[in-house]
Amino acid sequence: MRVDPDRCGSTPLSWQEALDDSRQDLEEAQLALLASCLGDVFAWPTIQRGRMVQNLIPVESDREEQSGHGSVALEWHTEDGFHQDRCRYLALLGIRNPDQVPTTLGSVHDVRLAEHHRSALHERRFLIRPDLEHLRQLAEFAPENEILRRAHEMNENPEPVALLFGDPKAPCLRIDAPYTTALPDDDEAAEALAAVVDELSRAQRDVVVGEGDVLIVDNYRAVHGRRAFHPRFDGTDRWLKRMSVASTPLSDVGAGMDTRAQAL
Ligand SMILES: O=C(O)CCC(=O)C(=O)O
Ligand SMILES: [Fe+2]
Repeated sequence: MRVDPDRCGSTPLSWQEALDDSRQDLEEAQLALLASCLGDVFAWPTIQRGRMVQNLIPVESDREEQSGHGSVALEWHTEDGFHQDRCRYLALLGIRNPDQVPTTLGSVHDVRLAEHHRSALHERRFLIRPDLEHLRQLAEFAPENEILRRAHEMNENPEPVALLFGDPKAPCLRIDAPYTTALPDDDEAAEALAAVVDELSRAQRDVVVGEGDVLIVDNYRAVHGRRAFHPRFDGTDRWLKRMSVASTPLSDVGAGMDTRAQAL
């Protein structure tokens, strides 16, 4: 895509600073048009105040966080893997990435598993809790919000889910490495979880989203993350724009889909 980094300005030091900045309207419009070809774009009220296009920039006070604003290695995850209405696709556009910091990717197609692990992963024997970003941002500016109460409920009482679903021969995947556990006392499920974690790490590859590049991740088949890096926090750091896309599931996604997707 056409990106004009000079017009876009320097990399913001916080996502709050970028909320009302219109200098990247052209870049955001291009990303939105492309994302709209894949399905319905949407945003979360819990993330960046519901902004449709989110800014991914390193934030100094968030260095250690498992989020798009950290600079430690971001472990691989399904985007919003805890939520049944998570996006079907994730689209990332590079405004600048001068140090070529890679996004990491791993595909369910590359995962090799023993049959007993595979079948355990197809059963509702796992918990995926919301990542902290969903709880933290809304708590700061709207602590009484009903959506925040629901997010806390999902944290305290997560519903057991399957990590593999759909066609057993070509399954879909949902997992968020730091936030996923097996049910208490289910050793077999814990073993299967460790096995799929190992396999995804083995199959992981790097993709650099540079200026004007768009990476589209199939959030039902691939996990993603980011390598650790050393930001300068001086306006020259890596800067990506992100959109989430909902989509009617492909017919080959098959049985075992979440209830909302089935209704669609
Ligand atoms: O910074 C990246 O390359 C990926 C960040 C990420 O996981 C996300 O935006 O969901
Ligand atoms: Fe992500």
